[in-house]
Amino acid sequence: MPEGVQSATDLPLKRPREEENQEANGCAAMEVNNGGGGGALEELPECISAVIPGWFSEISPMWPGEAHSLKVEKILFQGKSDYQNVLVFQSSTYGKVLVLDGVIQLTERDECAYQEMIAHLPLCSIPNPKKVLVIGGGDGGVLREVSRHSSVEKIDICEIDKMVVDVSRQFFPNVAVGFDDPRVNLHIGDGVAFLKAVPEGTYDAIIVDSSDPIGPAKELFEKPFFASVAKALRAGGVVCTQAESIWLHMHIIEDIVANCRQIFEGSVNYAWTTVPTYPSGVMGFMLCATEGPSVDFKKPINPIDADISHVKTYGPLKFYNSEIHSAAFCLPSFARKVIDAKAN
Ligand code: SPD
Repeated sequence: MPEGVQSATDLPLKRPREEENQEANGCAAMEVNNGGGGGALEELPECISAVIPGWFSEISPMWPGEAHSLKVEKILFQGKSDYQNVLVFQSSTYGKVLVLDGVIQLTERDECAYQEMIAHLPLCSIPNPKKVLVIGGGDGGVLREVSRHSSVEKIDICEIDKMVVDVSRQFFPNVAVGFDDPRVNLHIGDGVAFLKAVPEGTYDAIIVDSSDPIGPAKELFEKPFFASVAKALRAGGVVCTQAESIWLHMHIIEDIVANCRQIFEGSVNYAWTTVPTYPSGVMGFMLCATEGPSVDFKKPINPIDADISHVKTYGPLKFYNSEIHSAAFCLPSFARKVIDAKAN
C-alpha cells in the first residue's frame, strides 16, 4: 500500500484537515438541475443534486468524500437570511426537512433522537434544574424538551437567526411548540455576546444547540466561548453542547475535550446518539460540570419519567429513557482512547 494511504482495517480514520479544505466549496459549487416538486428550475437551491435529479445531497467540507441523500417530494421554502441559506423540503421518507447552508438540521422523523438527548442528558443529571439557557436551537425543539421539566422556572434562548424561528413556526409546529411555553424568553442575537453579558453563576444548565463549526456557529466551538459558559453557570451547573461525530470529527472532538478539561473543574464527559440523517448517522455531545456539587452524568438522578405531566402537552418521549441515558456514555474503543487521553 502506498505511503500515507490507510487501509480499510485502519478505520476509523482521523479526517485530514487538508482534504476538507480541498472540498471547501461543497454544495455551493454544484450545478442546479431539475429537483423534485417545488419551484421553477432556476429557483432550485444549489444542494438539490445535479447527480441524482430530484434528490437533496448533503455535501460539505465537514464530511469530505461522502454525501447522504434524501428524495425530495416538494420544496416548501427557500430564503436567504442575514446569516445563511434556509431551505425546507418535504422528503419522501423523513417528513419535512430543515436545511441551513446545505446542511440538514432536522427532519420530522428523527429530530427526537437529537433534541431529547441534548436536553435530557444534562437536565436529568442534576437535581431540580431551575434556570436554563439555550444557545442556538432556533427551531424550538430543545425548548420543547426543556419545557417537559416541571422544576424549570425560566428558559432563556439566544438564537442568531430570526428566519430559523419563523420558518420553524410555519413548517414545524410540533418542534416550534417549544416557544409557546410561558417560561421561555426568546432573544434574537449573537450567543457569544449574550453569554458575555450574563451575570456570573446565573444558570443551572446551558444547552448549546448549534449548527456545525463553519459559518455562524464557528465561535461556539472555541475555548473563549466555553470559558463564558463556565462563568454563566452556578457551582455544579452543567453544559451540554453539540459535539459532532466520532466517525468524522475526532480532531474537532479532541480539541473540544482538551479545552473543556482546562475550563471545567467538575466532570467532563462525551456521549452520543444515533441520528440517521446526520452525517455518519451519529451525533455526539460534550457534557461538563463546573466545580461544586459533583455531577455523575452517567447516572440520571433526576429522571424525566418521575413526573409525566409533560406527556399531556407534548406527547410521550420517543427516544430518551434512563437506560439510553447511561448507555450514551459508552464509547467505542477507538473514541474512548482519544477522549480519555484528552479528558484526564
Ligand atoms: N450536522 C448538523 C448538526 C446540526 C445540529 N443542530 C441541529 C439543530 C436542531 N435543533
